[in-house]
Amino acid sequence: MSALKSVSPRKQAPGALTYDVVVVGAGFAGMYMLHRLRGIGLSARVYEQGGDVGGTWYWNRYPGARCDVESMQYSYSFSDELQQEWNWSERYAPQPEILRYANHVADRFNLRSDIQLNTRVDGAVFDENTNSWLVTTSEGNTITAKYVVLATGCLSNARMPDIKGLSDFKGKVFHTGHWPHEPVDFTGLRVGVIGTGSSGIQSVPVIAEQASHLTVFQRTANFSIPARNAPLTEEEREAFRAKYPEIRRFAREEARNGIYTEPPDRGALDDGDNERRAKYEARWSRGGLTFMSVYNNLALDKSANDTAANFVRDKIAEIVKDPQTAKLLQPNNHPIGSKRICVDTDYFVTFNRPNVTLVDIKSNPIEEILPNAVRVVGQDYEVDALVLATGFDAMTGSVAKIDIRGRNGRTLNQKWAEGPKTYLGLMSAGFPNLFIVTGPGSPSVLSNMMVSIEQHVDWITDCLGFMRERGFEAMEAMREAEDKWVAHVNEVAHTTLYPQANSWYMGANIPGKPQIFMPYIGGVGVYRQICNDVAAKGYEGFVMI
Ligand code: N01
Repeated sequence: MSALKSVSPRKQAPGALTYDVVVVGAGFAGMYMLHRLRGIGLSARVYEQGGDVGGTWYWNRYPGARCDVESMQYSYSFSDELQQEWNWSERYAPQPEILRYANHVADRFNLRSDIQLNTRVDGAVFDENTNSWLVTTSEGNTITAKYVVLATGCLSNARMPDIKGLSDFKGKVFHTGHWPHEPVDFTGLRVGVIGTGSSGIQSVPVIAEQASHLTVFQRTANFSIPARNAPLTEEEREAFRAKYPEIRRFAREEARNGIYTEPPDRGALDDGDNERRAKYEARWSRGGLTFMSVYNNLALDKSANDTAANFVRDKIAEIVKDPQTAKLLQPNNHPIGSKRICVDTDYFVTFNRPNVTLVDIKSNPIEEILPNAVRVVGQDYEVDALVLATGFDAMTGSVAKIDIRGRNGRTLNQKWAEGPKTYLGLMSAGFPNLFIVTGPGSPSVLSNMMVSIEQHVDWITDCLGFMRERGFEAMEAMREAEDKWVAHVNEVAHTTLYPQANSWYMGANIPGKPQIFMPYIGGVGVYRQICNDVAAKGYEGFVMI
């Protein structure tokens, strides 16, 4: 598939821009959305607050940042030429390489001419008389668009922790989700890392190699599986490429999480101890997220889950020499997988280094940050630099920053005050012609994001084509369909162990955020079928006018 031409704005009154579609965000979702919109002849403008394309991979430049889905699968499938020609260098691509890939796609498909960088979308107000949106940006643009697509990402609103004294700290403070563009050199510095989720777990081993001393402040120990990252050989790439049709089909239609792997055919308790241990060993040696796919009931049955959790806890005890440190690193307050499982390179072994200290801030919380130290009950830990790996206001945070006003001037934030409400994670009743890519209520963060992004963008594109063919002006989720979907998302979540963890999936990391399990856990294959069926029935559950 070659580059498609930019479609000129439909009409342009002086001072006001008019496009068919405004897309918010130029990450992988926004870029593919633009490409598809051009393909059906709609004019579109993408607004991106970052200085370049790439979304999450533009911002998250912290040491050790890389994808936890294998590169050959964490890539677009819409262009066979692209997937055949791009050479991923490692099993898990590092952040700079993924960002290069995003830039390559922008150039290859000639996307840049319709992307305005360094521009935040501040507001979008629906005009019921014209069935269109009035969009305003940080750069003073005012745009009228029939449709708005929020491609704002699920983990793009980095959260600064509310810790007393943080602003008085004299050294440099970095957030992993907002890392500077120039290289950061920790050589000879005493560094403190706060947070031990995926970002902390990836950055700790790399920072430990540079810092004179690294202190890791851990509130919740996390389960992590070794990545077993390695360079990809040409033979491996070729083998993958030859199988792409089946790999992509399986990832879309059959895999629960959009990742090609052998599907589990039995539960953990169906095997005896030795057999089970051998299977866990094999997956541990292979490395990566598919550790959790060895059995089909690890997310459902606590006794089954305990067998996997105990296996990983035993591994931590084997790797970490100091028994007290090992004990602290063993997760103990949530089922394995109920918080996003981490994938690491040398995380646990890093705690055997003489220049690394683990501090348990669950038992002894951080009291305050002093100009040169972190004060934990009873002790000050002197640091020259602080790395905050404290996560994101996930799934709703970036949407909430935009002042979105739908029918009767009601804001999306008012509507979502008690938790996000969507139909299929794609639209919210009362907000016509506003689409969300990988929104709450869709599999999104529980899946290979590339698979979910492509599915949503394709569905939205087909839907806009359908509306145009039939002369519809506006489309809106019906309240009853939305209520049923929200109830279904919630019901399915509660058949699993996921709600047992205080995770960002539940909004639990943000004080005051409603605690609702936000993504849809029914699986990407099942979800795709539901979306396809809805479309086949003339967009059942949506009103078109
Ligand atoms: O954020 P997190 P993340 N004082 O929210 C702690 C994706 N991702 O950036 O658990 C002290 O998971 C918090 O403690 P607790 C991936 O989906 C992917 O690491 O709330 N500590 C936790 O330990 C991932 O899940 C990749 O008790 C505080 C940590 O900070 C998601 O992004 C790489 C605190 C935050 O962990 C988010 O990961 C990176 C406070 N005030 C990220 N506030 C890959 O593809 C928070 N914490 C590999």
